[in-house]
Amino acid sequence: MSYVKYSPRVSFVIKNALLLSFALLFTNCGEDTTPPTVYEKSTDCSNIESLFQVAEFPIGTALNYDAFLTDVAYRDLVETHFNSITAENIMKPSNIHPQESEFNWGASDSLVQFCAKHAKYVHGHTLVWHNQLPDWILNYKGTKKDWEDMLQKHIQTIVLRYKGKVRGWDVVNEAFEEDGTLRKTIWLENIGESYIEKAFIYAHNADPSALLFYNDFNLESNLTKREKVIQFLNTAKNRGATIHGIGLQMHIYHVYPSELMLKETFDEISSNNYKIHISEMDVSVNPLNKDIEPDSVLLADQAKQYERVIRLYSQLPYEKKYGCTLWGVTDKYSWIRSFFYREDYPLLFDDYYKQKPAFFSMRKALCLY
Ligand code: 9MR
Repeated sequence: MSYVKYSPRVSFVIKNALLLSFALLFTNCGEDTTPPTVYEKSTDCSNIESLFQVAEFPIGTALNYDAFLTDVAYRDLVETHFNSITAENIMKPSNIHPQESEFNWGASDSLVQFCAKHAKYVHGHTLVWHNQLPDWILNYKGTKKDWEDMLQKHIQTIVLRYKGKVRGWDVVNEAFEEDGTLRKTIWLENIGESYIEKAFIYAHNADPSALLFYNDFNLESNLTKREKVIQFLNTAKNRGATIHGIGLQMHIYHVYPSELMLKETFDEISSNNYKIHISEMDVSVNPLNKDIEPDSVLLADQAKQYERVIRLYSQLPYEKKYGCTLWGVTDKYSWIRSFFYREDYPLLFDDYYKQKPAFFSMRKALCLY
């Protein structure tokens, strides 16, 4: 008896086509972590425009909900190139849970429906964070037990609503300082360090099939922080929490971090038995806020950095690769400009939605490795 064997990429494309068909029947974006049978690489991607169609792991973007509603060209790029969606803001506590007894489901429900209709995964971001909290949480008064109950209700209400529809959640976001100590948040202050493992337990109880992540920045450049995070999560797991993976936000620069730092980060996290989500990638070309133009030298360095990350990530075992999510689509809407008040060009598409050298190098790397 002979079986037709497909390369991982071909299998992934077929799986996407199947997902699309099933999506019309079910409102479930589904989970797919089945390793392909044969690791055989095809380098002929010349006729495939879409990024996600040439990749063997999901390719995501952070969705700017206003642009999604009003900007047709933006929406087209999302549909064409990405098969995993993270809400850039609308699923954060201040938006989704504005009052203690009021949840605001409208925007996130429509995003989840869009994903089901277009066969895209949803990645949930973020259940527990110190930023973008509603006033009622910031002003909450109560005992440790009251805080735990409030956190449990917050997490479980959201996770249950999207049970089976969200592939994975950033359960806890940015809980560590750069020196590797726990960040002094209201969660730490009122519950103690057990808030982290409790958050994972609450989320897992609400949807045992969702993949659960701890998400943070600078883990690829700050060894002390990375080691403390891994140590802490390992202990939480030993105490019974379910933690499937680590989100490396990967807000990086065109010339930093180095290949070696990236490789060591991937290897260390994967050998500690965590899946890795490159969860918020962008590559700044102007970290020092100079008066610059995005010239061909800068854009070529940026393209090389995208290539480096994708090549090294691709070399991880299949089951360790949850996916690669970019923090946006076009430079026009990048958070870096409004957050740091600086000119920057960190993404794959320019202000006029034209593909940049980084787009081509990322697509090529997805094809080759
Ligand atoms: O991109 C988000 C931006 O629109 C918000 O103003 C900002 C508020 O803190 O959050 C940005 O997203 C952050 C993400 O949720 C967590 N990691 C850092 C991201 C960039 O700041």
